[in-house]
Amino acid sequence: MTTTLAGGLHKAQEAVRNASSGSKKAVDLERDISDIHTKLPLTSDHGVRIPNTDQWLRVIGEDKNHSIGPTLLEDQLAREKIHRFDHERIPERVVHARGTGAFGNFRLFQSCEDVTHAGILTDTSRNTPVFVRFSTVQGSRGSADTVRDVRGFAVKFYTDEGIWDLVGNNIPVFFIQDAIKFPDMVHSLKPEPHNEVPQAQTAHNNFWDFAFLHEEATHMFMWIMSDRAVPRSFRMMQGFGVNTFVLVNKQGKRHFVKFHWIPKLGVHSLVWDEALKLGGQDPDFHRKDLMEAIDNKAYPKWEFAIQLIPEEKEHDFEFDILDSTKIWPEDLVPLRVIGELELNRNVDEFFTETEQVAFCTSHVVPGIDFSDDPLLIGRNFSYFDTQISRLGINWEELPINRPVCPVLNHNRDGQMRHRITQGTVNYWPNRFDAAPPAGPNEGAFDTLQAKVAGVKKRAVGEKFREHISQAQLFWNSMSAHEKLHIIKAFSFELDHCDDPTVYQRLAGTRLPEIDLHLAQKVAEAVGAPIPTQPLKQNHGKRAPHLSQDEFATAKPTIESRKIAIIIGDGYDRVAFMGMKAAVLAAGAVPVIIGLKRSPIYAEGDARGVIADHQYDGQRSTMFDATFVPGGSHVKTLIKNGQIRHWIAESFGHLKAIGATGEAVQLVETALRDVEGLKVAGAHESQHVEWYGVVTAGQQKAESFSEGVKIVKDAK
Ligand code: HDD
Repeated sequence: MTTTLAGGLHKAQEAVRNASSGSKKAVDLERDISDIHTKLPLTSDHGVRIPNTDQWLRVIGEDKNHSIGPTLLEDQLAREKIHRFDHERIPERVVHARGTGAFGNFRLFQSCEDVTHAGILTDTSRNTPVFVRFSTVQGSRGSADTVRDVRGFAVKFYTDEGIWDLVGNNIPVFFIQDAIKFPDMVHSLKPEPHNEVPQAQTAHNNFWDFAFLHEEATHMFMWIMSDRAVPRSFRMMQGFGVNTFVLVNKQGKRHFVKFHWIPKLGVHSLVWDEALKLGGQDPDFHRKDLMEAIDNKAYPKWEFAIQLIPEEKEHDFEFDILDSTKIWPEDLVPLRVIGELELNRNVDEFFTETEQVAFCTSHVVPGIDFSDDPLLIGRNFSYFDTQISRLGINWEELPINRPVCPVLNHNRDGQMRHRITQGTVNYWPNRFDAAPPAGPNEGAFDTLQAKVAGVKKRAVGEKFREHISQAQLFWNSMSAHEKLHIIKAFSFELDHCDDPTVYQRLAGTRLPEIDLHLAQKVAEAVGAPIPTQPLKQNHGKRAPHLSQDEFATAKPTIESRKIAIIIGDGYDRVAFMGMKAAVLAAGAVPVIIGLKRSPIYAEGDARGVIADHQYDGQRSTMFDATFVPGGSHVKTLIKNGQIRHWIAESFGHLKAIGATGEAVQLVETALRDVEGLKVAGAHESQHVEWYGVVTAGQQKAESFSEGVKIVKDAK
């Protein structure tokens, strides 16, 4: 089937590395890469060859029993091995600890020289290497991938003018407006201090207490309760720079800017039940999905777009454009698509690359600058600081973090300094004019002169104090089933709060400010007094591209999706082969699920096929669709409760199910008890054409143009 994670990676990685050897970063990393797959002898860290790494030096009795005597501390080789092991762990990221990353390239399609002089945003001939790390926010490093959470979308561009880190999320707004609130926010959403429960989720008293007491969190928590917080794949989610940055052109004119990533595969989500189950069944679901797609050359791509507001229009909006709890609605500020990101190479080693990669919002390149967004300014302090505690002061010298352009300055020393700088001076000015500041036309990052006036105080502007309008905008823009999912998400989360103060005031006081129906449904579900009046008038406005339904690809695609094909002895080989070929031709991945992983024989066929997996090792949740060919194997399948559950569960998760011949009866039997089901149009066709993969975002599960056709209203 596919290149699996368990084996064969080494060769695949080598091939990809060779293929991408044009990338400046790939070339740069080469000098630090060594290969374990050699037959060279083992050595200590100081390079001395070691004859034995299995037995600690000890005294062995000379009698015939060879009795074990004292183990000797003098064994410096054993000591080195244990010392190294004892210090393997570094502090995990205080947030975004769980994540995975990949290399790729960024290409610019359209020069933005009208608004910036940044090389990466003006030179369309460049192919800029990038490293991208996706993450969840709340959980620790070993937590599950599919939890309800924001996803980090951090991009490191290795540009010719230095590193640009665009450290974003898959949700365009943030919980808080001021960085000084970040520790409170993170403490409230992390496990509670007295018992360190729960792991990687907001479904607890402290988070919802914080959320209520910070009205500014309202807009963001609406997004978190939506399908955006349970993506199907990192490859199928949007990315946002969130903060407002500034672009500066050659003439010194400034534009405020927001950055967007739009996935080519559309925006798709899991349904909550799937996400919950996958948390236990396959905690690595998202990282495996990304790695396997790249290994299979199904390289994920995102369009890169910007929203621009000229400096003089800063105050033309109802909201403050520097407030990161607000979006810039696309009907007011349209997107300009300017480039494309592709991820095409997995890491060679997780720790040295994905774990040690370190992002800093303060890392921008000339032509890109910061706005006065108060969250951004605080971030610019925090990221550098956190890397010092995680990796040490010389973290920017680590292979994954170092730029591909020359680095030369008078910064020196500190723990684990690698670079060796020749010369007799390490200060500026010096008598040799060594490493002088860049001159006026030497492409330096130069802060534009700006007049600043005001009163120094701890406060925010007037527009920063309105928090409900865009929460309403988001709610109004949702489709019916997205609204239902939000109601169910609130009901789940607040059900996990056992302090009535917490769930009652959230459901009874905050939600009625957004929408009465939402508030009533949630209050009823979680046992809060049911509100009868809206507490704020809903303005009724909507905005484009808030509903993820609007990102459906023009033509439904099953590219890179995993399709389970279930077979046992006696399966119909023609239907099986036909579907397998059709799935492959559509760029999807067929995965054969057998009743066993020993050879399975089709009717009248002695060759046998080896399944990729046996059914009990997998679950329907791990696949996007299921197909069962007809044949006498159905007699066995139909008696198997787990197989029937597989079909019913897939159906419950709005996935396409296909069957031919006798297998139609299996599907009907499995779905007999599912409420509201109609199995229509089933016929005996041996040849079923795949029609499309249905995701949670769709109203109806209409899956095949022929064969079994299942119609069901949205859950
Ligand atoms: Fe942050 C990590 C995204 C606000 C402080 N943040 C981190 C990562 C992402 C974001 C994607 C993981 C980077 C990686 O993969 O290594 N953070 C955001 C976004 C924010 C935001 C989109 C709002 C616009 N963050 C934010 C604030 C602060 C921090 C306001 C502090 C004042 N964030 C951190 C951090 C982390 C971090 C503690 C933890 C690990 C790291 O930086 O490298 O410094």
